[in-house]
Order: sequence, then structure tokens, then C-alpha cells
Amino acid sequence: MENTDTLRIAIQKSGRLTDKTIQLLENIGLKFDGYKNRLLVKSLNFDVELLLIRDDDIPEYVQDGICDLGVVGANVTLETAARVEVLRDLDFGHCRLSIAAPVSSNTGSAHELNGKRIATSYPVLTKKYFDEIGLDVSIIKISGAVEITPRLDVADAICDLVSTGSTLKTNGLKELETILRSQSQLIRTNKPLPKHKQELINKFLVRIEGQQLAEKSRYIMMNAPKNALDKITEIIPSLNSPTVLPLANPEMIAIHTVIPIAEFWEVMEELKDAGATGIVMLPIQNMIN
Ligand code: PRT
Ligand code: ZN
Repeated sequence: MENTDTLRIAIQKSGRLTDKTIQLLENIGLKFDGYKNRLLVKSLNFDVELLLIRDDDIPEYVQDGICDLGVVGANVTLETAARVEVLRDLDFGHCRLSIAAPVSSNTGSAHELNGKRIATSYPVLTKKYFDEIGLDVSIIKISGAVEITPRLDVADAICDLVSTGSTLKTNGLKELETILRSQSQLIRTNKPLPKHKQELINKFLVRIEGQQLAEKSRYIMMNAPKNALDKITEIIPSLNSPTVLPLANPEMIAIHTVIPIAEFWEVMEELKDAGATGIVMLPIQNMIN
């Protein structure tokens, strides 16, 4: 497939990353008209098209310049050893690649696995890890249901993706070592791109940054006695100076500001103690600093 003048983004066709990826693209203003059962989807409002493929193929498509950008887990990019540029971590699809062994085997550490059979869908990263710790293991490449291989006596231990850990538990396995922490990333081809494509990429990066900042922030509003303003301003870890508005009661004011969500819960009690009432917290759609 030849690349054209249209900026082409490779995304996962159907899997864990698909919905979040499409949501991200829509949040940064790209409009599309249906994705189901389609390989190539053109944007309705930008010179952009999506190529919907298996996630395993994304890094190589981007490396080879068939696609200009891709959204894929770092685990896949690193396993395929594709030469691409990572533009941004996207803060979804978080997981870890871990070594696990049957609880019943009494293995306490990955260092005890010398000479053992390790089943995995990630042979490159698994081998690299065992080489680094100087162990000689035999790696068995399995494309799915890696977690059942010890029970079938196909392997002594596994190296697989974990998020909640419940799959390991259900299969009587315990995590011994995390060899990689992963999340979805926006990757770009290393091939030179025409100016109009690079400009579009720059525009999307600014929007993604705004989107990520917005997701981590909240707009908060509160009422307070006028004389509490200094105290409240001190408490608020505001990104900017807060907005202060008069209220019908001349002794009272309204204070509006944007703060990181994590800090909101820490300061809420302090705000109340300083005299703030009617504290309202709102989500933010997007934010450009
Ligand atoms: O068909 P295609 O090849 O495109 O998809 P796929 O089946 O290879 O991948 P998919 O859709 O399962 O996952 C896509 C990406 O999501 C992965 O490459 C990771 O970057 C990311 N991701 C995040 C995960 C998980 N979390 C995850 N939990 N990928 C897989 N899992 C598996 C895990 O291995 C376990 O078997 O989900 C199971 C449940 O995990 P626990 O720990 O929550 O029980
Ligand atoms: Zn896959």
C-alpha cells in the first residue's frame, strides 16, 4: 500500500486500544464517519485517514512509512524493535510485562529459572531480560493463552502482560518480576514527511497535550467571605491566578480556578475551614496553556 498526501494513522482494528484511540482522536477534533469493518477510514474534517489493522503490525507499518503515525502499546513497539520515533505517551492501555510462575512451584524469584522453559508472546523482550540477568532459558513462543501453559506442562514459567493480575491468580500463577511497564504511545515514522503533514502532526500534538492537561485538571468554583480571599488564594495550587467575582451579597465573593485533580481532594477540607462554601468541581473538555 502506497502512502499518499493524506496523513495516515495506523490504529488497532479491534481490541483493547481501539475505543480509547478513537476517543482520543475525536477529542482532539477529528471527525470520522463509522469505523466498523473498514480498513481505511477518511476523516470528514482533516486531510487524515485511519488504517485499522492488528496492533502487532502497527510499528512496522510506521517504520516503513506506509503510515505516518501510529497508536500502539510500547510493549509491541519494543518487541518488534521497529525504528520509529515515540512522540508521546498517551496515558491509556497501561500494563506491565511480567515473569510469573506457578504458586505451587515455590519459585521465589526470576533468578531461579535457569534452564527452565518460559512461554511467552514476547520472545524478544523475554530473551533480552534473561540475557541481561545472565540466565540460560528456553523460550517457547505462544501466541495466546500463555497463562495455561504451565498447567499443560508446556512451560515452567511465563512472561505475559498483566494489568489487574486476576488472570495470573485464576491460573495459579504468581508474579515474580516486572520486566517492562507499558502504555499506549503515539509513534511517528522516521522517514522525512512533507511540510503539510508535519504541520498537521504539530497541531495534533498541541491538542493532545491540552487534552491530557484537561483530563488531569478540574475547574472549581466556590463562594467565600471577601476577607477569606488571601487565605484561599494561598491554599489553592492554582495554575493561574484565580478569577474573583462579586456576588449579590457585598460581603461575599465567588472564586473560580483550575487545579490539578489530585490536589483538589487534598485542599478541599482546608478551603472549607477557610470559609469557602458551595464548592463545585467541573470537568474540563480541553485546555491550552
Ligand atoms: O488483534 P490484535 O493483535 O490487534 O490485538 P491483541 O489481542 O494482540 O491485543 P489486545 O487488544 O488484547 O491488547 C492490545 C494492547 O493493550 C496490548 O498490546 C497492551 O499494550 C495493552 N494492554 C493493557 C493489555 C492489557 N492491558 C492486558 N491486561 N493487553 C493484554 N492484556 C491481557 C493480559 O495479558 C491478560 O491475559 O489481558 C488479560 C487480563 O489481564 P489482567 O491482569 O487484568 O487479568
Ligand atoms: Zn496483537
